[in-house]
Amino acid sequence: MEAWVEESARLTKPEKIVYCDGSEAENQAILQEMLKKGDSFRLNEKTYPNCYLHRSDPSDVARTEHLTFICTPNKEEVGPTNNWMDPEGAKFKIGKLLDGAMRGRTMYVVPYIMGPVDSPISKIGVEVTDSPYVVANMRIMCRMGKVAQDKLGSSKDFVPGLHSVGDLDPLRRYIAHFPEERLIWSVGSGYGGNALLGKKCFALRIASYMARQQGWMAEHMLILGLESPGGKVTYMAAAFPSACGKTNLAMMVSALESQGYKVWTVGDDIAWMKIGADGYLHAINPESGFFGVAPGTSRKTNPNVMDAVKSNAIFTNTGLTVENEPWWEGIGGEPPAGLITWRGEKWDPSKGVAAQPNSRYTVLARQSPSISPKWEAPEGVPISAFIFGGRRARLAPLVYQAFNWQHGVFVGATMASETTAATTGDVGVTRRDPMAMLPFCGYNMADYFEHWLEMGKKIPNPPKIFHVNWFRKGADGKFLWPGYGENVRVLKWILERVEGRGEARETPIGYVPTRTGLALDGLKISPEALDELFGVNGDDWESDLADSREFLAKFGEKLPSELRKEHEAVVGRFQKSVPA
Ligand code: OXD
Ligand code: MN
Repeated sequence: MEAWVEESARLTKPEKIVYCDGSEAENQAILQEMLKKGDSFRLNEKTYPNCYLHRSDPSDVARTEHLTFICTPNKEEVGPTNNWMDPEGAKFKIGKLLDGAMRGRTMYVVPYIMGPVDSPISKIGVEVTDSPYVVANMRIMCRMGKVAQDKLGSSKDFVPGLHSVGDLDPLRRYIAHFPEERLIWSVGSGYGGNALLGKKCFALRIASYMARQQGWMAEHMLILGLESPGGKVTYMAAAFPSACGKTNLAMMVSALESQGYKVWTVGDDIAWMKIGADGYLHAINPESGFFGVAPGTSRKTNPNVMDAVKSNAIFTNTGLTVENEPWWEGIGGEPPAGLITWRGEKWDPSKGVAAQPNSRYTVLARQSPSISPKWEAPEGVPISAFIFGGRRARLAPLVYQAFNWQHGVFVGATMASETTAATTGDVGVTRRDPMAMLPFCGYNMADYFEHWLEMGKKIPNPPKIFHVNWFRKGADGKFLWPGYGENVRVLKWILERVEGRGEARETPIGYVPTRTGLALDGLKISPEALDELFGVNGDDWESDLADSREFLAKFGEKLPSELRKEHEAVVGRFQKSVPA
């Protein structure tokens, strides 16, 4: 590790180097450094003890996919969905930006473990960074410092990540991955997904590449445990594109708790999975914290996280009240008098939103009341179901089950979500996002689909595969399903299907619950609304299948033939189901 740190220091030329041990005393010193920069503030010590607000540069508030590169000798290796640079060219170009980038600054060396300390599935990374904000966030998001240094020892088996905020100019911002060297270089951004290199860069892009080589899976999935009345817990992992409610589902307060159904959180964003001795796929959450979107989070939508963020949390780009508390749209209630925006201005309606739409909280996972007793189990938790989903206003029913693994891979590969007003660009545009990995797969997605198909052959007890859609709307434009805590009713059906129970009818897209199959007691939904919610409309699917055919065609000859066959099979089933 020292050799690589020295090499990084020769390039970036910091004033001094600090090796982080992860202690509380060191954390306090780093938070002081963060405060000195003038872009961070201590929050109300009574109501939000040990909490901070950080304001990032207004040009640096989100992941920048167009500036994110996978660098391999051969362009074909990254496929049609990734940005490519050749490694030498990238090193030359980005090396010039990193040359002297830390002059006058401190370089922090952060050794960290992705995964529980004693898990054989865990891996080690080392990030060097010139941002105290990054160090403070890393301390929440992963197990860092001495614990990681001790585990690493003198081994060279770690993923190095070099990060500098540079001058924050978007024209000099690059997030580059060198999967063959397992190396990450990030310059010009201090934002979460671009700068906390353990998360998207290592745990998804580099790890997905390693997982394919080594026969395991690194996925953009939450992990939850559904406890049923006898006390048995069944684990499920779910992939939804960003901003489709992964964190809320993982931390849900079940509407059926009085009947004995409770949801436990293992992870909210990433799952690393290996085949266990019992023949099940076992998942760990490589992270130790949540880096969640604040707007829309409230007592109603996610009471567990509202409890969790009350102490030791870092807020990024939220609003600020006169009481020195964080505030965001959707937290409940009207904007309070004297509110300050995320840019540090006095809020009035002409300013629009007070919290940046992608503003975040960073908080320790173990502070959530819903955290699973198994969340740090070294062997991980056995996964019985995979759930894919997205926002589909018309198309997909509330839930359906794929016929088998290969069909399930097709369902995941053709996953899509419609854009909302919260994302930039047109509203209601369908964006294909296979397995929610489009921005995070570190190699050609055609090979990624192949890897999924191969894993299906190797796992003796593979998870059953499902698709959910909480966002279907009726003809009146209103959501048909109440969502949030009521989603447990869908998880209960999934659990029953896993156990070989659960009533279903066969449709061309898969098994859909019968009217009596899904527990709807106590819900006020009209029979007409239920018809819409579970409807499988041939015309809508015809246009969607045309769109997914076009998407899959992007991969050309590399697309596994199984997926082409699955596509033809759904089309055929629709043709058969409509009498000529
Ligand atoms: C995230 C994302 O921040 O997916 O988790 O964008
Ligand atoms: Mn994510």
